[in-house]
Amino acid sequence: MTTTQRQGNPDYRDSGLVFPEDFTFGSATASYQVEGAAHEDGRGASIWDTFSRIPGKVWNGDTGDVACDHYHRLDEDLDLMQQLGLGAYRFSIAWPRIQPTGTGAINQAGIDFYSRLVDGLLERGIRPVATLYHWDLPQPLEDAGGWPARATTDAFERYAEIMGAALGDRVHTWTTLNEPWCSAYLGYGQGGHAPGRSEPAAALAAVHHLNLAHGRAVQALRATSTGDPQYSITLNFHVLRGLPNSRGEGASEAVRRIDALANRAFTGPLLRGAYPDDLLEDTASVTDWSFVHEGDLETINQPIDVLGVNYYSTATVRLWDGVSPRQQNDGHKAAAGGTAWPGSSEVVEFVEQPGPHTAMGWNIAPEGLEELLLSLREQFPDQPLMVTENGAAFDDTVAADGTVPDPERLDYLRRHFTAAHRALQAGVDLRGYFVWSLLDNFEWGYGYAKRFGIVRVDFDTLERTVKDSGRWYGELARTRVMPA
Ligand code: GCO
Repeated sequence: MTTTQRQGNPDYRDSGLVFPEDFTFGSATASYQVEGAAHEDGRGASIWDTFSRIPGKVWNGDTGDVACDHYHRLDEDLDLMQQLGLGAYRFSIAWPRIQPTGTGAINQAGIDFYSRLVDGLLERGIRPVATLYHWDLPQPLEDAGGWPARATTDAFERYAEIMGAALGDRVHTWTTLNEPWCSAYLGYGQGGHAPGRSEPAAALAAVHHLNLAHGRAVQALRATSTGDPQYSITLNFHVLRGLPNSRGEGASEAVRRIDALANRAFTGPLLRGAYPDDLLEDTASVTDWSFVHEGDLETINQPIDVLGVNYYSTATVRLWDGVSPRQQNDGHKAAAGGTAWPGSSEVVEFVEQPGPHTAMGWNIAPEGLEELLLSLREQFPDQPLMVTENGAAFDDTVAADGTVPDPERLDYLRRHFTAAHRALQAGVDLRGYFVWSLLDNFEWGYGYAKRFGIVRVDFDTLERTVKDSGRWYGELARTRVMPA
């Protein structure tokens, strides 16, 4: 390898990079975002069914009622994945399809759907990577208190047992939770996600109960899975840059506070068996953390085979000087009234970041992914990693010949795959990469306005068209060599 190749392009636009033989190339979706069939075959209501019907919560009043109709187009979508050459598919299971009320009776039609999905993947040589919870909490569990209530972890453990017994002979990797940061802080703090509550203390209780639910679910899945699956959780890490405020103060203090809430509130208990002291101190005025019971931390701290990493962009923070209007551009998902940062919302501000940006307004920063992977290796040297989401929304247009040229998305993916490859070269134990998303889909508070797919979905006809980025990615997945 020449020096030039080793250093690569400063803009991360490499080609010809060769990925390891056993590197997994996959793509990801989530149940509520793609399935549709929201009221069919015994599925119960989830918090997103309820939330998306509250006027003003989701762009254009969109809901997941039909979404990509993946539930009815399963075989077509499986064929599409095979045609692309995907090595793995990361999907999530809608809890209310399995247990319509979140507790009690099992809905066999729900199990049958996911069983068919898993078999269909295996028949096509695609590894099933199943997430138990990508935010569709059964509504009756929310009515009983939701994630701030400890009983939700009992229900989740039972649900994990059911799924372990049903699919644990065939699933390749179990992921307990997707992005508990979003479930806790956006769902119960900021309020821009279902169930839309703005209660800082409840958000922190939700953080703990989600962590506990993960630990209990790993135990339940291990006890019931008869195959040899791997176990994981997916976190959305915040890659932070700090700026001094108008008084020249506090860049590192601002980073420390947000890092504690966003990252270490999860990696602490999950991977080290303790909540960080500074997190407990920063949030002392919000809660006394008495919801952490004896033995919880041991339960949470289960060994996992792979840590799922979702990465889209960086965030820039500084200590608020108390004088200038406070900026709250935290660059993540829909804005709402409450705070995603209990204990630090009056202290830290999020600063607008220089472009270029994606259609979400998120800055494009492939170096942030490389930095994140290296930093995780440094913090947790023995923990294998997997990029479980990376991708970009852009406003695609269909060309006259029916193709979907999406050069910006292709460029985004090239640059982030280059970043991942550099981390691999530096010795990071990175096992694979899942592009978000296989299909254009329901982007939460943004409804169908934001397209993340490498496959276009026409939301009138539900027709699928592989975009240029999808073709490019398919070639990468099939050859392991980054195409020009
Ligand atoms: C998340 C989820 C996905 C999103 C994606 C783009 O990170 O919020 O895992 O469901 O659609 O991240 O915002």
